[in-house]
Amino acid sequence: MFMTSNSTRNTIAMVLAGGKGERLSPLTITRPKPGVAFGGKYKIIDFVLSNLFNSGIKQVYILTQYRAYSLMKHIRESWAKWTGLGEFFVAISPETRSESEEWFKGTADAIFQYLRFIESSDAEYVAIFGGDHIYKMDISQMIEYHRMNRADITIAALEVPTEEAKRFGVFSVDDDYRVTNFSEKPDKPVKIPGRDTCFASMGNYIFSVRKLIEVLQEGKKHHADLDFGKHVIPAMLQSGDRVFAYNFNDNLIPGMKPEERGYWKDVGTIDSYYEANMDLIHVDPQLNLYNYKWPILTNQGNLPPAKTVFDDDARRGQNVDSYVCAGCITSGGTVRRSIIGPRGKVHSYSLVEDSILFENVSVGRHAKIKRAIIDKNIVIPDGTIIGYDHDQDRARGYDVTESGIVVVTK
Ligand code: ADQ
Ligand code: ADP
Repeated sequence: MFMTSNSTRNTIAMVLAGGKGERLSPLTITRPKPGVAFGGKYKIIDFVLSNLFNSGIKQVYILTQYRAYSLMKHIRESWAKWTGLGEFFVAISPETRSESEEWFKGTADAIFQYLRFIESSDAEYVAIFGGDHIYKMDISQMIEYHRMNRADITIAALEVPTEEAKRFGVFSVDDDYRVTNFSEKPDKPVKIPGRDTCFASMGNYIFSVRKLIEVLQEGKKHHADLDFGKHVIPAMLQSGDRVFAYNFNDNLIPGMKPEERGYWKDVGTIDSYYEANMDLIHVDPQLNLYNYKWPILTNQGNLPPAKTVFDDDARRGQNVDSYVCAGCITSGGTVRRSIIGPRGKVHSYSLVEDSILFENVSVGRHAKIKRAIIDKNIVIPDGTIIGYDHDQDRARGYDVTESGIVVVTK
């Protein structure tokens, strides 16, 4: 099913998973962004790890910073356990072991600190990928493209509207998709000639190992906080290195529907995170998790099936248009257009609509929840009303986004 070409066998991956994800707060107060739940049973990092694994890349280092505990637990209990032939390691940046220490040292600096793993791996290519995006990608196609171009670095790219481009690394290309200039989060992004869009970097790179070692060693002489977008790529362009862009729209996944092509979300804000989750439960989602030719893998747990119990008095006990994960019991309550994480409980006379409940949330009798995100292990007391009166929600200490999504954390 999965392609293992020579190129993927010669590739080692480094996943940057230290993202604090400040704009996703309060979901990222106790965990890094890649460790946030998505689609009920998954965590955001499962998407890049599944892409790597399905593409045949099985030696993967996951670089995290502080608050890595839950991420390490997840990797240990799922990826490290059952992927058999694969090797998934979690490493915490040595310079950020304690929370009091300076937080960010730059993406390229994080890789520099682990250069010894790359050097000792015999790999020809390194895939350096972010750990906090939702997408499906056959990375072997990008490596093949890199090899054919004899590139030093290949940057995965997509077209974004000009007004969004300021959040990204933006660049121009020549007719062969060779990058001619690059600027990290520019105030005035350069448009693609004749269009109102820009080429944006997805923050995913394929490097030739020898070149990576060379540019990191050189770069560290000049910048302690060495960063790919800010320092490394511009320096490579200046010294005439072969920098190519890989158009993500050209990537084809087995079994993919046309509307899934080019789907990539950075779920960086509560609103975009919420929308991307809600997409999953549409009749025709943009991101289809039921394509078994490209499975998104995660910890399966040892949980019993989801159960519904119809309560004669309440005249309820049903889940409609929803994802309801294993171990859940909807007893006498109603779940509509929602995602209920593993081990959830929805009790009699309660109503959950347009919401995302993380693992082990219990919704008490007569509670009503609308357009809300409820964090792990939270008990919603009987009769609680959430999402109907935002002033009341705020008064209770919940976060409410501009578009009216209520976020309940401990
Ligand atoms: P940003 O996402 O803003 O831009 P950054 O915040 O540096 O860049 O994070 C990149 C990735 O590295 C994230 O996945 C983050 O979790 C992780 N990370 C950062 N520092 C780390 C460290 N010290 N240890 C471990 N992990 C770390 C980048 C590129 C842009 C590009 C966007 C696309 O710089 O050019 O457009 O990604 O989202
Ligand atoms: P989730 O599956 O939602 O990520 P987990 O229960 O697996 O949650 O882990 C999150 C918990 O781990 C939180 O209660 C958080 O306070 C705790 N935690 C996070 N980082 C650390 C750490 N470095 N050391 C100890 N506990 C941590």
